Amino acid sequence: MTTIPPSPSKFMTLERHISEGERAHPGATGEFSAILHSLSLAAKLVWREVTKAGLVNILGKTDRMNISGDIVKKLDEFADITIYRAMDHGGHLCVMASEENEDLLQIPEEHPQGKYVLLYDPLDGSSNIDANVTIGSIFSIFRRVTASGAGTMEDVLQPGSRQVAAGYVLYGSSMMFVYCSGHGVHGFTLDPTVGEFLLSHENIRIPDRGSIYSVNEGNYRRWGEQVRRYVDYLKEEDRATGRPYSLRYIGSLVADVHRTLLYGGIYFYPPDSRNPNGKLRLMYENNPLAFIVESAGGAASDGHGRTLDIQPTALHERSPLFLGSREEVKLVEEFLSGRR
Ligand code: P6P
Repeated sequence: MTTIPPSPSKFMTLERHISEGERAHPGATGEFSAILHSLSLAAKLVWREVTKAGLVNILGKTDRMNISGDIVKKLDEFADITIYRAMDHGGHLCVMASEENEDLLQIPEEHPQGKYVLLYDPLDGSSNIDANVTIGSIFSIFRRVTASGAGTMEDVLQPGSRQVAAGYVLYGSSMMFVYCSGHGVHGFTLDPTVGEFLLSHENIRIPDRGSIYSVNEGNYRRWGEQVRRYVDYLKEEDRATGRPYSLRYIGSLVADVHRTLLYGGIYFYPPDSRNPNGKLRLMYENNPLAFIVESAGGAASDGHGRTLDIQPTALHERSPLFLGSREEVKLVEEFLSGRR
């Protein structure tokens, strides 16, 4: 009898990983696999446009302002519509919400309602599109809380601790799909020759400490006194505590957080005099990234409490974010509480 050698991990595709994860958990219905598979398909379609953006006239600005006041870029709009269309007919979602749309995105009447809720930032870091800097998509999945019918704001405005899955896609030097459904954080890299996401970063764990801080220091004068004291502390020479830290800031949230996840350290967007709650959006930026980083052994805070414990009150609400290595988030909270 021929003995087939065991499959090396390089054949661990995203689809196989998700379906094996479903089988490992009794009661899983396979709906989850379908949602994540559709998301990965949408991501490939967005990637195709991102990679050729420099070649066709897809760069530049549209004149439509989105709810967050950013100038919407044509790729932003393409990504938003592509994700919605990939997800609106599977029968697994009862409602969606996106950074680019002020109101909830309902499932078309001709399609069945499902038991999950999807929130997404279709193309984060879009201000970097024209400079060919890494950008990304972020997604967050909840189970609905209402019994049936079209999803409502009650289904959407849940604390991040109730997410059943979250993840992001990186459109950079290579394309990555990083997700967590409660059993570890796993990264997949697209092999464009076969169009498959292959497992490249199994069970990502963030170091407990780091020596990189990631923030827009251009806002220094607008920060509160505790944040300034914290950053000044990171810059002081002290070999015993590994200072000074290095500053790395791409200005693309997904890229900055992905580096923090792999290398350790801290990413933060604190309140400032222009943005009293910071710039980042709780529901489709802070929550999914906090879920990922906590699942990898790190921490995420609004400066005073756990991000995932925040009860949201509005779809596009902003919240300060301090996220990364457990010890680094603990340190900044000591400064912000006045204990240092
Ligand atoms: P600033 C992009 O819209 C974004 O939300 C994040 O991707 C990025 O980290 C941040 O804004 C950059 O903001 O104020 O530092 O330019």
